[in-house]
Amino acid sequence: MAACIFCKIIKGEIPSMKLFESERTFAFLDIQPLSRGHSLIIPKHHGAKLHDIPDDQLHEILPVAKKIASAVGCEDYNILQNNGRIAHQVVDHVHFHMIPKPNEKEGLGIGWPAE
Ligand code: DGP
Repeated sequence: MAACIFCKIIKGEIPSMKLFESERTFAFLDIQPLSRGHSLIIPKHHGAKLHDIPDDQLHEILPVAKKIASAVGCEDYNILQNNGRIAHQVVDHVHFHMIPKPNEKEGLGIGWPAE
């Protein structure tokens, strides 16, 4: 969709810190991170809400979230997906947040991004 920010990110028309790309899936760092490594995993297929996305476009989402969590060395994290304004959705292109949680020993000292 021409006006969609995340479609523009997929096409490279808006810069992002890309973490993963395949035929159906794209992942990048969130511009307003709640913690270091806060990532967004999205289907390339445009749709505002989860029910707008065909099932076969969603198969890679959780495996990619797992891959990124492993890559940043974080064991504790939230996967979050908002649908609709009341549910705090701001960007109308389906996206899954992977939000690392600081652990007591290491604080936010996870390994991404490199300092
Ligand atoms: P949500 O409330 O679930 O719709 O979250 C939207 C998220 O998208 C929010 O955490 C900030 C992020 N975001 C919005 N615009 C951009 C952008 O242009 N680039 C990146 N990397 N993230 C964005």
